[in-house]
Amino acid sequence: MPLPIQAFFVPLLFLFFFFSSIATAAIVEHVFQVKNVVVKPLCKEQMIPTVNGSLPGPTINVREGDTLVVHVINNSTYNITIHWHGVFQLKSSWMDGANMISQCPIQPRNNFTYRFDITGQEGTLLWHAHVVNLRATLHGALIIRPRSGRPYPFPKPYKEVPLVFEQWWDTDIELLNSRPAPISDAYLINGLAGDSYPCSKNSNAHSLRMFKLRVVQGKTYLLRIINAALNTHLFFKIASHNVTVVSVDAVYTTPYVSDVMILTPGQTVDALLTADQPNGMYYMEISPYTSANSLVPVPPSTPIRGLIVYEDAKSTASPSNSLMPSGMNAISTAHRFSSNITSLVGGPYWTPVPDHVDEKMFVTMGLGLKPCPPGTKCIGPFGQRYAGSLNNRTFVIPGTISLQEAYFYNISGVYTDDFPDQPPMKFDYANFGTSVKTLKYNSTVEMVVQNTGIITSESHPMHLHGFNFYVLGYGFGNYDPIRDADKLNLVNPQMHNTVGVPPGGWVVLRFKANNPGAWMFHCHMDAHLPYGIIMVFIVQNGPTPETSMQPPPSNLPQCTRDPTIYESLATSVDLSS
Ligand SMILES: *C1O[C@H](CO)[C@@H](O)[C@H](O)[C@H]1NC(C)=O
Ligand SMILES: *[C@@H]1O[C@H](CO)[C@@H](O)[C@H](O)[C@H]1NC(C)=O
Ligand SMILES: *[C@@H]1O[C@H](CO)[C@@H](O)[C@H](O)[C@H]1NC(C)=O
Ligand SMILES: *[C@@H]1O[C@H](CO)[C@@H](O)[C@H](O)[C@H]1NC(C)=O
Ligand SMILES: *[C@@H]1O[C@H](CO)[C@@H](O)[C@H](O)[C@H]1NC(C)=O
Ligand SMILES: *[C@@H]1O[C@H](CO)[C@@H](O)[C@H](O)[C@H]1NC(C)=O
Ligand SMILES: *[C@@H]1O[C@H](CO)[C@@H](O)[C@H](O)[C@H]1NC(C)=O
Ligand SMILES: *[C@@H]1O[C@H](CO)[C@@H](O)[C@H](O)[C@H]1NC(C)=O
Ligand SMILES: *[C@@H]1O[C@H](CO)[C@@H](O)[C@H](O)[C@H]1NC(C)=O
Ligand SMILES: *[C@@H]1O[C@H](CO)[C@@H](O)[C@H](O)[C@H]1NC(C)=O
Repeated sequence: MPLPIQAFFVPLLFLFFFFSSIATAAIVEHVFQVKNVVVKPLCKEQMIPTVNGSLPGPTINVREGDTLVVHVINNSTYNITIHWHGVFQLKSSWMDGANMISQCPIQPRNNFTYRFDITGQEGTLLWHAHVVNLRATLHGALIIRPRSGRPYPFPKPYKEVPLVFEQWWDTDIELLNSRPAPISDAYLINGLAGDSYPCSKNSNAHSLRMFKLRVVQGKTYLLRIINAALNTHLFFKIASHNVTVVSVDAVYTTPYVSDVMILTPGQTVDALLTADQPNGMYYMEISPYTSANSLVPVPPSTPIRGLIVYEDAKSTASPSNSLMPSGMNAISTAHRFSSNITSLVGGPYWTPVPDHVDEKMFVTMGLGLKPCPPGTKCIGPFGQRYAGSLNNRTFVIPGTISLQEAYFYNISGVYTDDFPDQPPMKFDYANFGTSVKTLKYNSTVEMVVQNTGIITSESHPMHLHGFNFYVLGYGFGNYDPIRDADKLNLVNPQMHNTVGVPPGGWVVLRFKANNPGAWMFHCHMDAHLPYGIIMVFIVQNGPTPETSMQPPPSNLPQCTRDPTIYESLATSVDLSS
C-alpha cells in the first residue's frame, strides 16, 4: 500500500498474526512520544507538537474486548491530555483525557499511562489532545475490529484504508494557541494538502504531496473516515463513485448508498468503496461546509483533493472531477445525508431505545455577543466578543483541580450542581460558572438540543463523552413538543457520540447514564470551547462496587504540588466502600 504513513499497516499485520493464534482479549500496548517536530505540508516549515513525529499521529489497532495501554510521554513544551474520542470508558472515567474535567494535564517532562478496556463497540474512532487547540496536530485513528473469529456485518473488504481529514494553519503554533485560532489555511487528507495548494502543486505533479489510493478493479475497500478538523464540518465525495455507509461513530448502520457524505468535527464514517468504474484516475475531494452566516469568518473554500488510481490507469490520464454541493444546496445535502442514516437493528451491540425517560431536558445552545471588556480588543462582529452558552450558562473550566476529582473527593467550590433542565425565558450570556447536572445511575436522559442562532445559525457539533446517544430526530426551526415528538424514530435511530445540530434547528437525543463519572457534553468546534458551550453530567454510582467509580490511579497528573489541595484527599473519602 503506497500510504504516506506506512505505520498504518504494520501494526495491523502484527495484530493479525497475533490474534489468529488466540481468541481471547489481549493487552495492546503503545508508547506515545509527544514531541515538537518540523513539518511542511504547504510552503513553510512549521514546528508542531506531534505524537511520534507524524501527522496524523500513529493509528491504533485493537479488537473489541482488548485492553488498550498507552504510555504518553510529554517531551513537548505544552500541557497535554489525550482523549479517546467515542470510547465508552466503562468504569474507567479517569482515562477519558478531558483536560480539567477528568484529569489535570500531563505537564512537560511528565508522563501518564492511559489504560482502559474497549468493550461493546466496533468501528472507527479517533484519539486527540483535549487541551486548547492542540488537537489540530495531535490526533490519529483508533480502529476497533471485531474479536477474533467474528465477521463484520457486511461483506469482507479487500483492504481497509484510514482517511484522516485535518485542518492546517500555515503559521506559528503559538499564534494558533492564542485563542480563538485565526482562519485556517488549508485542509489535509492523511497529512497531505493535494494538488490545489501552492507548493503542493509545484512539487513534481501528483507524485509527492497528494494522498493516493491505488485500487484494483472490482475490489471493495473499507474507507475509515475521520474528521479531525478543529472547526469545520467537511463534505467528502469521490468522482463517479458511490459509497455504502456501514457505520458512523463506531456504530453499525443499515447500509446506506450515497455519492456524498458530511462529517462534523469528531465524527467518523466507515464506508465501502467498490472500484467499479473504468480504469482511470478519480479525484476524492473534501470541502468545508459553512452553515454560518456572513458575520462569522469562514475558511477558504479551495478544494482539497486526493486521488483514486486504478491499477491499470494510464499515468497520463487526467483525473475526473467531482462536483461539491454549495450554498443552500449544501444545507439540504448535509441534512439529507445526516438524517437518513439508521442503525443496524439486530447487528452487533444494537440495544433497543429505552422507552421510559427519567430526565427530560430542553437545552438551548448558541453563540452570542457580549460587550468587549474595557481596554481589550475583541474579534467578534461590531467589535464585541463572542460568548456561547447552554441554557444561559457559559461554562468556566476549573483551574485548580479537575472537576472529577472535586466530585470524587467531595471538594466544594469547584462546581455547582445546578445546570437547569430548561432555559430561562431570556438570555444575556452573563451567567458564567461551572455548572453540572447530576444523574442517577442507569437513568435515561432525553435532551432536545435547540440551536438558537442568536448571531448566527451555524451547525454546532455536540459531543458527549462516555456514551453514545440515540439521535431520535433532526429538524429545522423551533422544536414543537407535540408535532415533532410524534415523528421521532424510536425503532432504528442512528447512534453517535457527536451530532451536528442543524443550523437554526434541533436534535432529540436519548442516552442511558450507565457509567459513573464526570462526562463533558460540548461543542466539538474547538473555537467554541473558550466561549463556554460546555456542560458536564455527573453520573452517580450504582448500588454495587461493579457499578461504582474506581479511585483514581495513583499517578494521575496533579495540577499543582500545593499540598493544601491534596493533603486531605486520601482521608476525605473512604476508598474501601
Ligand atoms: C524532554 O526530555 C529530555 C530528556 O529526555 C529533556 O532533556 C528535555 O528538557 C525535555 N524537553 C521538554 C520540552 O520537556
Ligand atoms: C512511538 O515512538 C516510540 C519511541 O520511538 C516507540 O517506542 C513507539 O513504538 C512508537 N509508538 C507508536 C504507536 O508507533
Ligand atoms: C525531547 O525533546 C528534546 C528537545 O526538546 C530532545 O532534545 C530530546 O531528544 C527529546 N527526547 C526524546 C526521548 O524524544
Ligand atoms: C514517568 O514519570 C515517572 C515519574 O513520575 C518517572 O519515574 C518515569 O521514569 C517516567 N517514565 C518515562 C518513560 O519517562
Ligand atoms: C449512485 O447511486 C445513485 C442512486 O442510487 C444512482 O442513481 C447513480 O447512478 C449511482 N452512481 C454510480 C456512479 O454508481
Ligand atoms: C433522505 O431524507 C430526505 C429528507 O431530507 C428525503 O427526502 C429522502 O427521501 C431520504 N432518503 C434518501 C434515500 O435519501
Ligand atoms: C460533602 O461535603 C459536604 C459539605 O461540604 C457535606 O455536607 C456532605 O455530607 C459531604 N458528602 C460526602 C459524601 O462526604
Ligand atoms: C441569565 O444569566 C444572567 C446572569 O446570571 C442572569 O442575570 C439572568 O437573569 C439569566 N436569565 C434568566 C432569564 O434567568
Ligand atoms: C441498569 O439497567 C440494566 C438494563 O439496561 C439492568 O440490567 C441493570 O440491572 C440496571 N442496574 C441497576 C443498578 O439499576
Ligand atoms: C499547565 O498545567 C498546569 C497545571 O494545571 C498549570 O498550572 C499551567 O498554567 C499550565 N500551563 C499552561 C501553559 O497552560
